[in-house]
Amino acid sequence: MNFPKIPLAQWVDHLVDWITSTFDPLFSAITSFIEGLLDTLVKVLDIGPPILLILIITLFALYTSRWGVAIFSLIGLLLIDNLGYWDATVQTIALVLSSVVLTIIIGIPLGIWASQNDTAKKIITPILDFMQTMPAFVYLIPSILFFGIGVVPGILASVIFAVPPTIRLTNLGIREVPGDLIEASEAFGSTTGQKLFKVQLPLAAPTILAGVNQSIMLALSMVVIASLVGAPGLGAEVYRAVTQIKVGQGFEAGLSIVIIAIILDRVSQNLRKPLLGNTISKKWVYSVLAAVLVIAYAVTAFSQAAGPNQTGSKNVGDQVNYEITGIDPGAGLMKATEKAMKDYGLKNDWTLKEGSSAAMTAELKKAYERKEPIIVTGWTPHWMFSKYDLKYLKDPKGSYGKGESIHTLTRKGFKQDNPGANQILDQFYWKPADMENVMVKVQDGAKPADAAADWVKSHKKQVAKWTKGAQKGNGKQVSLVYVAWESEIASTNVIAKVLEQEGYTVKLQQVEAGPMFAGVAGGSADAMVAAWLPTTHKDYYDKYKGKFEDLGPNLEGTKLGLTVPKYMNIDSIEDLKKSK
Ligand code: PBE
Repeated sequence: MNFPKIPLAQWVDHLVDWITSTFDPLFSAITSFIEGLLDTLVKVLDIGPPILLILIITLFALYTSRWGVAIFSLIGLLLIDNLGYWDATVQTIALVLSSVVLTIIIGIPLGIWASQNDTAKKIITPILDFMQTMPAFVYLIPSILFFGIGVVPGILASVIFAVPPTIRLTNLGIREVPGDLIEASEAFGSTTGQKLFKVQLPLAAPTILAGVNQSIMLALSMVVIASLVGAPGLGAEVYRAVTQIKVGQGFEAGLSIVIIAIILDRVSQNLRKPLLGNTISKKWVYSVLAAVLVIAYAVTAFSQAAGPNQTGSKNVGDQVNYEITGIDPGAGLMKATEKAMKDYGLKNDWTLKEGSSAAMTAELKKAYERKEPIIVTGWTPHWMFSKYDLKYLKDPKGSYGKGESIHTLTRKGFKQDNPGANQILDQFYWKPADMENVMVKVQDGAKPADAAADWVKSHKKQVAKWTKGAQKGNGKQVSLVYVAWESEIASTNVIAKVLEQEGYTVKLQQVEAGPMFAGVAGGSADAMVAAWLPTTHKDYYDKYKGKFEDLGPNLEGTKLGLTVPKYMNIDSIEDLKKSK
């Protein structure tokens, strides 16, 4: 029997579309609230030199936990500062604290509700199971559509992922309060509220805090994932290291995360019963800490109010918040953009947001539909130029280099092992318009493999030139690596289809930019059709030179640059400079 596929993905897509358009004002409000919360936290934590915060944390660790923890905090944090990850660490702490604040605000009331009401518990428990089993990555997708890229979708995905233990353990803690105590309080005529606040919650506090502690650790474990959609901090450092295969840098950033995790874990475990609680009263210490926070907050708020006024003519920078929406940090385009920012003197005022090309196009779509200003890192061939009215900003200093070619690279020895496939890969050559044709279809919802098959079917003559004279595959394996850039999704799928048609068994592997080159150079992948040369991938090319074969261009005439919608009133990268 042939039962048609249930269009679950389409339904979810429609639902998300509907939610996006209906609740847009709400989402904007949430975005600015969370961004505000995080900004304030970062400013407060960053108010003095690093050593000030390091000492405060150390003293607090000393107060709550054992000597060892305090010494560990001091040395660990000094090490982080020394390695140059202090700013990233502050961002990460602020991100985790914001997530935890939201987790507590949401989790504890829900836990209390579940503990008072069996029906509520029956409804909540399976939802929590679902939330925890659904891969956390999945939450990022609607989050980007609702809240744009940046830190907010990261925080929200962290909250969804981190909230279940708080809810569960609040519920459990309250339910475990011994029945005779409840009976006694009822016998004395307590109201439900009195019973809850004077008996149940205090007795449940250790369990609830154990839940909060778990939530903190889960939120921290989300920082790398959050960086995929542009959240800054240590997670972004790790992600950057992965995309560019920088082992040492990855280790340093990872180590910093471990240090923060240990401190947060130990300190939060002892919050309720600080070790020195009998010597110095808890109330006193926490009040002083709260007072320090409030004063720091007041100072930042004051200095902000005294700062330059944001009224008057808005220049482009103000309109887009001095942000350029970038893609994955491993892309050559990101390096070129950093160079451009240096060349044009934008380094200090502007930030380049990291994420992925999918997140970038989602952001562009959102801004374009509302006619809002946005600056993205763009490249040709790309479907976005046929879908939207866009323009490249002029680059008089030539930071982005000239037009380039995309080369096919194979591993050493591939030609001998698989001459037929090698010949097809070598003869693979097409035009930007061809590639764009496939990209547009994928963008319109076709599966990449189907879009590629369509193209191959309707371009038989051209494909015949690629396969001419090459022997058939007879099931021989070919493994291709690529990065999920729209252009490379198209090219890799097309060449894979052609190889399959010729009888090869093709394995496609999607990786980050650094691993793609490393895979071919190291011999764990056979080929890639995605080397943008001579400039964009120069670093990778030079790093692995001599360890791969360059079969030459498969496409010529590409372009990179800062891209804006035509409705924006700027023309050149030079227009981005702050007009003071
Ligand atoms: N791109 C697409 C890649 C190469 C292909 C321009 C985003 C990059 O910048 O590395």
